[in-house]
Amino acid sequence: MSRSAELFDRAKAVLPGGVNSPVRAFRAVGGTPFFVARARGACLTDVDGKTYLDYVCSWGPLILGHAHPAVLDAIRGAAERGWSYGAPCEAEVELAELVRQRMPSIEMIRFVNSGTEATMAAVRVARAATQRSVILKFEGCYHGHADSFLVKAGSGVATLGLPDSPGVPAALAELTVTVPFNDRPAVEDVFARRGKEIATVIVEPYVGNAGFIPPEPGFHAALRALCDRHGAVLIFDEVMTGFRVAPGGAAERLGVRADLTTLGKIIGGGLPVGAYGGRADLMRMVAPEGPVYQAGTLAGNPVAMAAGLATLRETERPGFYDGLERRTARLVAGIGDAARRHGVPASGGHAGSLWGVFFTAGPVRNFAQAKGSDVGLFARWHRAALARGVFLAPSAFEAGFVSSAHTDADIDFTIAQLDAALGEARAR
Ligand code: KE4
Repeated sequence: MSRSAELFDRAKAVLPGGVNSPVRAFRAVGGTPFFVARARGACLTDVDGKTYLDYVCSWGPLILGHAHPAVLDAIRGAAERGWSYGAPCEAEVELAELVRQRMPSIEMIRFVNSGTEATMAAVRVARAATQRSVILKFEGCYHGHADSFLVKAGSGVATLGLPDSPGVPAALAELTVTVPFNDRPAVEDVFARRGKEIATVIVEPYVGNAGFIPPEPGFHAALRALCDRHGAVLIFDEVMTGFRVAPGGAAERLGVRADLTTLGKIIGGGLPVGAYGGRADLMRMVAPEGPVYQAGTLAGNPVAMAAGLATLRETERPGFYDGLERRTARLVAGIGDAARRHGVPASGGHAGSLWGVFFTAGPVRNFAQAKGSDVGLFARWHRAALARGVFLAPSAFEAGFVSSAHTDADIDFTIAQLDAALGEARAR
């Protein structure tokens, strides 16, 4: 038995499913998850000494790859000055100013410890500002595990949401309406019926939690116009896309200004950080300046702030994003070529270094179409790729990431291995 398998057995005795986050259990792709011993650059090494080229990158934070020297130095330096103060420190202000400079729609910001906290708080601010209760979200978009987001579409488009997890009260789920991503008529219909009740529209500008699904041209501009017309708050959940799809996130790539934006992942450089921010008039409603309560023991943690600052500063190097996008485009194109050679229908895409591939002819515009892809083939492909030293996200409904530590030689190696893995997966 491998060390990972032994550890997984031990883990399952004390951790639900043996993991601290469900997707890590590999249930969507089968097999036993490997346990990581160490990581550096583009690679993870497991407790059995096997090394993998990592396209999960801690689910997005590690845009520089693992254990980047500049981030390591920043973490060490901060830790030597003490690692939690429960009082303000300069690094919080520096990171806030850097985020605002990169994403000017974020006039003011509050740091929290996770993306979930960020989206929870942003929705609370939107509900307070509008004095309305209804949330409009999109199928397949994930905004963390707060009750109001664990909701599936009711029977009809504009009907009430239904709990998508035990423990979510129906009374709360009813306040969330879910419509298909990229479905402008469906959004217009909900606003026509319930415009006066809608506090906020929350959306992943580029969907990364249903696999990778890009917005159709004009979709977000339409959301912006509808929110303006009906007095709703537009929230861009950029926990995954922030500083990933462009230097200024999806807002820069799309040229649409959200009222509030949520961030996470990259701004912590791999340490626990989330944030919500946006229009100053909205953010000034947050305690202690305003009445909307939100707090957090470790918010603005000095070591996490230092890791986020070091990470963002590294991304400001000339050509950083262009190089990342070029390598990601080559990867996605290589997978597409391999699928054609194997006679497998595939539909891939990327925005910056956020990417994904569905095994279906495509195009994939929404979650229903994503669910129509061949997830069994994906699972076999994932396992065959892992055996060849390439770690893909362990679900057809997750996105992939490329870091600046991935070299052109890594991309070439990956394409060759994924080609062989697809041939094996298809044959089974
Ligand atoms: P966290 O609470 O996991 O830090 O962030 C929640 C969240 C919010 N918004 C978006 C757009 C997100 O992608 C996430 C978290 N992303 C998942 C990846 N599918 C985290 C991986 C996991 O749950 O283990």
